[in-house]
Amino acid sequence: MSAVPIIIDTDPGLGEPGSVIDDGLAIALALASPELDVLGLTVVNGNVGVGTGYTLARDLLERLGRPDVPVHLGAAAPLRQDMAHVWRVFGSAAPTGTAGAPVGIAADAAQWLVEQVSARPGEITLAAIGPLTNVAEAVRLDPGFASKVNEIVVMAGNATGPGDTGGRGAVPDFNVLVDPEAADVVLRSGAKVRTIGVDQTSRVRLTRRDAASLRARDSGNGVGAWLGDRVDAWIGQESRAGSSDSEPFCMLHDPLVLVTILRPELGRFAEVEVVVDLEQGRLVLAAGAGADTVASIATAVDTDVPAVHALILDRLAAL
Ligand SMILES: [Ca+2]
Repeated sequence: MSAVPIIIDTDPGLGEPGSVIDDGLAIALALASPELDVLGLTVVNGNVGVGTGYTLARDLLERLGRPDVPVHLGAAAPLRQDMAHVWRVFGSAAPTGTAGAPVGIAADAAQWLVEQVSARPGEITLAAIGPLTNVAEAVRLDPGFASKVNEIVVMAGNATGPGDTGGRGAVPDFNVLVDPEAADVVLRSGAKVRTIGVDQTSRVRLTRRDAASLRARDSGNGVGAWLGDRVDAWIGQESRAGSSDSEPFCMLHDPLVLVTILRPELGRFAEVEVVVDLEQGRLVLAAGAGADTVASIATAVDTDVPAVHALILDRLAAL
């Protein structure tokens, strides 16, 4: 079977102060997986400013030996809102990353997405692991985008409840919170959409033992050691957020989206009706069909956590 062509729409923080690293692990997982053909990355505002995310994405590809993968700069802000409310909900300051994009880079992510899916209608899967601003702009640019993209797999929602977050309380749904209007546009577009919510992603975790394993399994190019160090730093940051966990861990939110594309049998999905609560910035299950109900989507309701954990570690260690 030939590799699935994918584009990753992402807001990579990669350990910039105050930012998570799961986008970086998701990108690394995709590049380590022969089942996937990564056509390029589109970067969106989210964990960090879009310019910083662009530069971090380029740096990551360089480190992984894949500078050939194109990166496209995308939206610098949500469709309608600023970001202040997001950092209030998360009780944290905005990330301080200030690397910015190189001067002269055009923000052409949405246009590039349209061109790619138009050139290969029905073939390309979009892994959307950031706020949906770029994808919504692509939908608005081209009314046919939704029917030409094979599938959009989104890290969003919370289908089965608050999630098992190890005593940390419910994890807010960052991507929808940042840009609920964009989520609304994408979910109403008619595209085939699958969502993987924080209730599932918060179950897939790495510990300091896993970080040590990545370092120990470094194949000699320094990538495993670097990933292990990034995971350790992230665990340290998450632990400082306050928890009573016996063993500190971090959650692999975004990598689960890539796992879903390359090994769909490791998740269980249910067809649901959802609406975007634009006030609260949340994806919520609709009780039944109604005027505000969007088309049915498939959402993750269970995950083979041990198998996913092993797959992610094995693939990352092989880089
Ligand atoms: Ca992300």
